Amino acid sequence: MDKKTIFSGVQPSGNITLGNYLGAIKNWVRFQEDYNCIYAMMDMHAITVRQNPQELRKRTLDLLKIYISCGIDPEKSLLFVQSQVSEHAQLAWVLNCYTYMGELSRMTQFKDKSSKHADNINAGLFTYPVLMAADILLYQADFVPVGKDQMQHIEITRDIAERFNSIYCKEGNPVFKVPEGLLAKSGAKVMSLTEPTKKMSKSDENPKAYISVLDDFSVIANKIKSAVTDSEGKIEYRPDDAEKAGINNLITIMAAVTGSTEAKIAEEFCGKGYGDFKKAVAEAVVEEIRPIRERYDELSKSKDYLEQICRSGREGAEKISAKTLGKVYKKLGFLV
Ligand code: AQP
Repeated sequence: MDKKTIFSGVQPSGNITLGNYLGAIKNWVRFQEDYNCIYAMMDMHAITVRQNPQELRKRTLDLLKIYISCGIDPEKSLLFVQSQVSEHAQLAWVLNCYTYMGELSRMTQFKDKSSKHADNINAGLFTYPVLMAADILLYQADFVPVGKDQMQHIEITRDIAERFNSIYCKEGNPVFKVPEGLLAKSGAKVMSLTEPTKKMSKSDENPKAYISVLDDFSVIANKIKSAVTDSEGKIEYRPDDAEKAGINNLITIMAAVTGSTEAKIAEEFCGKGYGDFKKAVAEAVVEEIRPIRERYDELSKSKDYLEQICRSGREGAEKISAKTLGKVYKKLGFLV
């Protein structure tokens, strides 16, 4: 039986956070048995915000190492670097002509990022969801696992795909499969440790706001220790109470790394102090990250292996994406 296809990726726009891991990468691992999995390093998305070229190059390779260290197996999944497959830029241009300014201006991420980077509100930041649609649609993905923050981009991808199909494929045989977003059961939205009503982001200017999977273990413990909580002193999970945002977030993190639920964690730590709880959260997070770090350090010695994965990933991705782009060009009336 044909397996369904999963596509996802992370941008190397900073050090990969616990949010990226719990909301995305951790869940990708288990899909490998039942799906055709395609996971990319989204470096073209990263340049919507200014990047230092040397750091971007390093982070792209670091991201590949992190994928593999977290359990993504290059023998089972296709791993590639977005900018190495030119079809992404080519399809993005086409889809730009099928996306409306009004739709793009409603995107929360655009609003957030343009307020954070007021000196660089570039057109790429605005059309980011179109490039993301191209990434997904090129591979005829059935499912796209994402954190809650990216769900809006999946919705617009679906709209663009349906619009294109309805214009050019009236007789059936749609060019694009219309994908569905898959939300993680837990850890779908990990919040900032310093401002727990904001999501944890790898590009946050304050490193205390996020835990990087590459942070030293003592740094992780200190960041959790100084995480913002409240003065009530009660370990209760109240997701609709903004006052409890800090504690809710630590409970969510604990649930996600231990494979438990928020309700069980709250029950287990009921009556304990915040200090003890934070210590337990830090220990659980470090235990989750420890084996990843060991594999990551091992992989850092294998440059040839990593280059070979990029090469074969690129070839595999080009094969699939060229097929979709060829169909699109034909429909549009481009000479192919
Ligand atoms: N805080 C989060 N909680 C749960 N999931 C998250 N993701 C990101 N932050 C959290 C998920 O990670 C995947 C990769 O995200 P991305 O790098 O493509 O873009 P992003 O959502 O913009 O991630 P960041 O960390 O916030 O990056 P910057 O700071 O560069 O904008 C996605 O599946 C996302 O849902």
